[in-house]
Amino acid sequence: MSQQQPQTIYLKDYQVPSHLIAKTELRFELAEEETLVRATLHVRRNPEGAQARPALVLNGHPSLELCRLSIDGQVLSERDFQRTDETLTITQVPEEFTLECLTRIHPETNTALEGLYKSDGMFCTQCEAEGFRRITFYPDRPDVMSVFSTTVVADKTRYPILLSNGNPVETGEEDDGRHFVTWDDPFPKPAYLFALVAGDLAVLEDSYTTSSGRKVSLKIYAERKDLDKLDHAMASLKKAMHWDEQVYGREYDLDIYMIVAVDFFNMGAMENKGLNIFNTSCVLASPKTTTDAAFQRVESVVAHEYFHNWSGNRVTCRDWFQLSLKEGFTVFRDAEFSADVNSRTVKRVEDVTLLRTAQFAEDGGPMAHPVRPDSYMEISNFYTLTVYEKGAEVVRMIHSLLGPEQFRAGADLYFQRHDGQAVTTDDFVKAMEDASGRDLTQFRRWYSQAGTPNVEASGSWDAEQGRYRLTLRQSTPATPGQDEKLPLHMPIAYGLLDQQGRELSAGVLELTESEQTFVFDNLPGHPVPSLLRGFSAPVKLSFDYSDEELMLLLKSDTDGFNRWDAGQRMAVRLMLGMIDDYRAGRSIQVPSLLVESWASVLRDRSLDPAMVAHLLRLPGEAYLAEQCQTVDVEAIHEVRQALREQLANALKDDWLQAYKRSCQDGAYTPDAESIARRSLKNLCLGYLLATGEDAWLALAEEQFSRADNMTDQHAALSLVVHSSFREAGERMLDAFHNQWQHEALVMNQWFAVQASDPWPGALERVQRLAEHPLFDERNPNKLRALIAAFCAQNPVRFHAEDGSGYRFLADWIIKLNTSNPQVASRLLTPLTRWKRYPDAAQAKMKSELERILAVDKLSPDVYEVVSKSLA
Ligand code: 7MK
Ligand code: ZN
Repeated sequence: MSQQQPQTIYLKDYQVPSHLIAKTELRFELAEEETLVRATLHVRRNPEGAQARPALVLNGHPSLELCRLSIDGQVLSERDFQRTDETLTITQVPEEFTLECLTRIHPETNTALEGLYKSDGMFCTQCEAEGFRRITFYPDRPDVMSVFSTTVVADKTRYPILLSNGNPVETGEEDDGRHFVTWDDPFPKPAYLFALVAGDLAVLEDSYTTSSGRKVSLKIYAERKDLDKLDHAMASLKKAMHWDEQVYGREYDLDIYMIVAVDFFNMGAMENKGLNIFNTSCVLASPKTTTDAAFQRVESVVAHEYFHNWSGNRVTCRDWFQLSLKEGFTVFRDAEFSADVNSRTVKRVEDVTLLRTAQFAEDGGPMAHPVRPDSYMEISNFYTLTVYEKGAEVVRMIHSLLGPEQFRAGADLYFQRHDGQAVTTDDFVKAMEDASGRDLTQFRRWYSQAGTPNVEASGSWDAEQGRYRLTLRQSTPATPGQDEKLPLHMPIAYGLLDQQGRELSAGVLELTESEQTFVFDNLPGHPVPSLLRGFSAPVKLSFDYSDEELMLLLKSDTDGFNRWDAGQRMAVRLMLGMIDDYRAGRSIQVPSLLVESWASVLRDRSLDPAMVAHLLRLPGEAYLAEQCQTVDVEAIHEVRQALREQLANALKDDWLQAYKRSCQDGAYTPDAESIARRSLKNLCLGYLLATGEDAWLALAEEQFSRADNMTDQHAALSLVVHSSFREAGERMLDAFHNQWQHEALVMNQWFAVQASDPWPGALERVQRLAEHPLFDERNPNKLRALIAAFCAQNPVRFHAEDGSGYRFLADWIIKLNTSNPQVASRLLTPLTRWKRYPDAAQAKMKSELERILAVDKLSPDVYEVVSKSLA
């Protein structure tokens, strides 16, 4: 280990800022070789600060070139301040003063994509969490909120569009071909919400009138070639604006709302005040080029960023430990929005699937942390499924415990009490308590305690008394740095069904003790409990159901989520048995129970088609892996394939009929019902292809070439490429390439389909594709489509016995550590889970992690994840 260790930051060390910035005036002179930034900060000592004469400490990235620094017009000399790697300190400053700072930066060579950088010839920014310190020296922390005024100057021909937060207040031309625009944002904000865009952009314009009658101008900017792919985002934005008025009583607050699509972006999107910046993959959509999943992602991400205007911008985070304050709440808000405008049960099934595979794995791994972490080395590493998805589940539980009216009262109080402030998750819970009169003291442990709780449920039936006793026991396994776990307060939504599947009672139990028994009287017979309805708490719930009981729940539970879950429980149980058989060298038998229940779902015409496809989808390999002590990727894959094949053959006619029934005429629309139909149709096509019969290949090829939408075309492509029809797969890939080579987002699918192909040779193919002219290792979308898809979506090939997959990933991490540390660190995830694999694999994974750790100048991002996963 040659590098110096990055510092660990602790929540317990939080101190209020020593200085406040009433106003921030910025002037950017953008040019090809360099950018000059002049920052004028109106500073005063914070009266609440700890010291009477505090030094001014500004954050500043090592890449900043300081040209001039002055206080109240007096230029400072080298002796007046000290610079370290990360800070600039001025020891002697007046109570109140104006600081002017001129810096030179280089967006044109910024490959980290943090701060100001270039994406396909346009300038754009990403400042959350700590990117602003790469633009100028500043107190770059979310509890310093300032009013910003920004002037952008650039060549008028290359950069006709110049944007920043707020309202445009002045424009003009200079003699040298440059022009400028000045933007004023009246709402005080932390620096992480600052944004700037400059480029030659096309725009889709619309407007929205708020419920109080204010007209808001809506503008979505993109490269000209993508102008025809902005309608869905615009429609989604208007839906989201309306929903937030209806459900939370929240209106938009500026006269203009802008979204800009950029192709180089580390994450999905960013909620900068009045000027959202989006990854093209989360905003562009058109039927021919975009799958249903991507249409829905656009809708939910547009809504997510819009909702941040209240949950994040008007009320923001005091410090980054509070990240879930805005992210957990906003994910809960966008999930409810999607549930309301599409299918509630389907949305829940999708979200819970993500939670139970990826978030549970994170919570059981070396990077496990509470929803409100208490320490970090690099905050970028904490934009996690735990902070986002588990954080949203925590808000959902408050919603379940309080009920919708009191929850709304709590949200109203929170927004009113803290408008314009930077606050904590505790302030959020307090508002919920004050508005509802409920005590959430114990509930708060969800924010501080890491790990996924286990809840063991058991029932006992007293026929004589007509009494059912349900006992729930909770425990949470130790996580790194947290050995002791306390009982949590959790809502357990339930129903009791009789043996005919009729509901006898339903409600919400509140589990607060390690063990608690709930008694139900006056029951006509031994009930079947439906537990954790709607996944009412983010826990692993076990109950020893008989096959018949699961069948009953699958057929008749009134809770759609639990119907699906009953099928999943049945499939998981049977598949784990088959995996044991496979490993022991016994032949694997497909249990008739599974075939029967799959048949009954497939033939039940009364079922909501939106749910059928989900009910018939076998648990994924990652979810099965989560259920195993030691993960045998090959056994899991082989068993799942064998099961698919047998279900395919046993129910061939049913698959074909359901396929035909699900084909629809008419123009493509991305509404929930049509999406469900296509999803069922393509599920059936997958099963038909799994028979290995040529007739179904012909059907798939026809669907591929005739499709008028990307969902059907992509499904056919991916199913054939991953099937035993190897030559046909190659032909389709070529055809797809020729058809779509000019559409970057479509070509990402082309890369991803090949990277996730479980057949032998995938690694060699991925290595070849990394040399493909359309691959670009500086573009995170391309890295996700090829490298991440191989390492995270292709377990059998990534875990190849010879360790070639691990070596491949480590090589990429080492390369990206220099160019883009955030992406490098995110790609690392599959390697960090080494403890879950057999010894031989463990040793190989570990030695790759050690190889990375030995690299000179490891970024804090990569260092933190590698060192913690080796600890
Ligand atoms: C979502 C932060 C941004 C991970 C998931 C998002 C990011 C990272 C979008 C970037 C967001 N504030 O709105 O949460
Ligand atoms: Zn967010």
